[in-house]
Amino acid sequence: MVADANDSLHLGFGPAEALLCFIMGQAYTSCLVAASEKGMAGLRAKSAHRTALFASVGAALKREIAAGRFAQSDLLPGERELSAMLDVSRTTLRRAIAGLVDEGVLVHRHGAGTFVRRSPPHVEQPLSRLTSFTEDMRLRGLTASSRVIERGAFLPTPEESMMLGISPSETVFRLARLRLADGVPMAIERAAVPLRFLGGAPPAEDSLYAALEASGFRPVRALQRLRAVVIGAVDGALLEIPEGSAALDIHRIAYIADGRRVEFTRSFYRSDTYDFVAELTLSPGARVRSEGAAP
Ligand code: 16G
Repeated sequence: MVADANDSLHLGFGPAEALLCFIMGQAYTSCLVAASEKGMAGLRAKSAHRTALFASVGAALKREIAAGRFAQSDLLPGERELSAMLDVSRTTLRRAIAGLVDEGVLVHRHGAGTFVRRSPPHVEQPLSRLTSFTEDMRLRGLTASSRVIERGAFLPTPEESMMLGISPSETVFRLARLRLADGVPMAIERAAVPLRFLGGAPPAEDSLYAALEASGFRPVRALQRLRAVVIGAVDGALLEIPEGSAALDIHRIAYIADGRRVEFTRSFYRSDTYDFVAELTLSPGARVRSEGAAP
């Protein structure tokens, strides 16, 4: 099943057809019109054939994925190998792969290749516990990892100095990471911590809370604000979700025991992986009233 990339340029009508009309002696113009219509019909048939071909190549790839053919690394083989395996031209293969990327079956990772998109783990996150991403994932039997987007000591942005309650000249450690669970992107976190809470130097640890624990400034309380947002193209590509998908925009300000602010983090969490769960109780006054009420 090899589709010719040049097919789309061929209308099936040219000098040979014109000459044939002349020789056959038909009314020249009506013969040309008939031949041209035949060409258009041929083109429509070819276009339908190509669409069917992309679909069947896509279906063949999906079957291979379901059969676990690429399960070891999730990485699709190179174009040459794959087009030989499926017996299609590279043009056809590229179109079929683009279709599967749009469907969310495959994902392009910049500079790394095309991967099978595994379904993300589903996480229920209580809103009352102050835990770190690393701990949360470990508790669920998942392996946490990070891809660093930005890391270093900087002067704070006006938002960071306001949220942390520090002077614009105080250095912060900024850490922006893509957070992954079992290799699947879950969230983008952009954290800022006054450098003095980390012993004055960027930490070596992967876990920010482990580093704060080590320096004696692990947060004990936090205020967190969640709202729904539509994800942009750049963050969507990092999270491997289509641009325009819903995500959770979370701002956390964390405090140490004496009330000083130690962390300001803005995050985008994938809304298809996270359920944030809050336990609700009656206020003490309302409880007394309801317990005192006659059955
Ligand atoms: C959590 C926190 C984040 C904190 C991170 C530390 C939310 C929404 N965010 O993901 O504020 O910086 O944990 O994780 O819960 P780490 O210790 O693994 O670096």
